[in-house]
Amino acid sequence: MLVLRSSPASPFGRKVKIAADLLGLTDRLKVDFADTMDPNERLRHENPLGKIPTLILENGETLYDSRVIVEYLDWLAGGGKVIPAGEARFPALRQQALADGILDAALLQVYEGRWRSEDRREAAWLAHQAGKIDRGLAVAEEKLSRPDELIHVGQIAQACALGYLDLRMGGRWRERYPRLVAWLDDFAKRVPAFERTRATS
Ligand SMILES: N[C@@H](CCC(=O)N[C@@H](CS)C(=O)NCC(=O)O)C(=O)O
Repeated sequence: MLVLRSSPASPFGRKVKIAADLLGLTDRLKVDFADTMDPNERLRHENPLGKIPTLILENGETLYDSRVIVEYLDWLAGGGKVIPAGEARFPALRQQALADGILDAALLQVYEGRWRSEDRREAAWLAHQAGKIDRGLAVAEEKLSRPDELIHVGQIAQACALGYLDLRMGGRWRERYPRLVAWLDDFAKRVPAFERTRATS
């Protein structure tokens, strides 16, 4: 059995769970909760960065981060499934990189609130991260995938990024990016695992 160290709210963990579902690997994957804040968590031995998701293989080796894990699962399923082969691979990987970057910026904003008291929060730093999210969403909206395009890791990552902005930022992106809203609705219809992996808190 593969063991995925993650938490219900982790958008990067969600990316792996959705990919595993699409690849028909859910039965081979056990999800094991990891608390990234707990200094005694064995996660810190499994992944020196103490980050989720981390995948523990059957031979005891660990893999991180989400990009490497999705690559591994795709390989396990025969290759070229959620990570396209050939030239189509690069726009898919770029879309993933953009979505992951939006998420990194959103997480930094969330961590600023979690780790710093209100009087120590840096407005300029928060605005710097907000700029990445806004510019990222604008480009994501410009480069929407065609409705008939096969589901790949770029789209999965994009859906997880938007889902995280809904969860932690009150869905404020929705007003400014209506075409992304429609895209996400369509994605959710095509990929039932998106709803199944939705976190509520
Ligand atoms: N690039 C990493 C990002 C993973 C990441 O930032 N995970 C967050 C939770 S969603 C985390 O573990 N945060 C705890 C920490 O940074 O200490 C990936 O793709 O897996």
